[in-house]
Amino acid sequence: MNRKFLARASAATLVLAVTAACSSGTPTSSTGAAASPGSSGGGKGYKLAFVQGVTGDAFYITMQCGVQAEAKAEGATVTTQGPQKFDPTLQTPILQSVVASKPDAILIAPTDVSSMQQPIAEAKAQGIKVVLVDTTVKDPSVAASSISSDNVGGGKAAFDAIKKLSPKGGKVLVIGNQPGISTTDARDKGFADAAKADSAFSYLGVQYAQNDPAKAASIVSAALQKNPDIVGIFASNLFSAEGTATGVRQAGKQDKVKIIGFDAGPDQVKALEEGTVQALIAQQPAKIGTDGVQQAIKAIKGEPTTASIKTGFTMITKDSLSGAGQSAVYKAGC
Ligand code: T6T
Repeated sequence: MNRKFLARASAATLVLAVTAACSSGTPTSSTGAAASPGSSGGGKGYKLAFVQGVTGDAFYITMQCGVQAEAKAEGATVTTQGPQKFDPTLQTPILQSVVASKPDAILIAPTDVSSMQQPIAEAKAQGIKVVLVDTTVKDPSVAASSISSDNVGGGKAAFDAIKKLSPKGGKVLVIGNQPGISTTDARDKGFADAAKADSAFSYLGVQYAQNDPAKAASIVSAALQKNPDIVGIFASNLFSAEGTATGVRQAGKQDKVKIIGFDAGPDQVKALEEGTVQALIAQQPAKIGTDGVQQAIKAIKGEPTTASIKTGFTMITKDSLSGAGQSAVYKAGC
């Protein structure tokens, strides 16, 4: 199988720490140590808070590592917390308690484009600077800056990868997360638009796994029973990709169905090594976190910020894992 075409260079640094995850439902804090030599230390003493989309997710753990490292370099302090599920009803009270602790700025990955708009507006109304990391809301002008991957482009890249692996075309399916999440909605759309525009492919639509690998696996099993000739599946986030690999493996179809997964958590990398998954689209969560802290500190100081920052991604294959791709793999702990 020609996997080399998929490989791309990556610039991130890998520290695959298999220590305890540094993310939890309760606040964790990084001490506001003195700014490291060479850094500006311009954020010294500032109080930052990071609200993840969900805890225990290697994507947000890696982002937390970037947030903490940059805050430390700037001499700022940061607390991190997030909901147990990607759910605005769980994230809202967490945000409200963070607001009550009066940080100078909040970095947040909103779990829903609509429901999180008002709670975020309320944080801003308290004079707290807001930076959106990863996901966004319907009106991102509430934030000083929004930082995310090119998610539509990532979805299209996933389709292009499936097309290279299955040039004759055929049926393709998307295993999504849940509607209302800006990132995964954009990835699903990027893939769907590209698939629909190619007459060799038949787009079967998107089914939602609600961040549950077991649900993704059962959706895939049922889909493969109904359409045994599916040639490719795009799994648009970490949990969907984990479950999709399980579903295809359980159906014994790993030689027939090409899987492209978004994200690069440890279980996803295992599936790539085993050959169940053909490529992973790794985001740059640590960079999103680093940029987020920099923008937050600028906002606190009243300096100009960048309204929208797009970060890149790396297509990792089994071949590139032993080289450049390895540095794009997410961390299990800082
Ligand atoms: O794919 C990431 C993130 O970008 C997305 O917004 C939600 O799912 C992940 O956290 C992976 O689980």
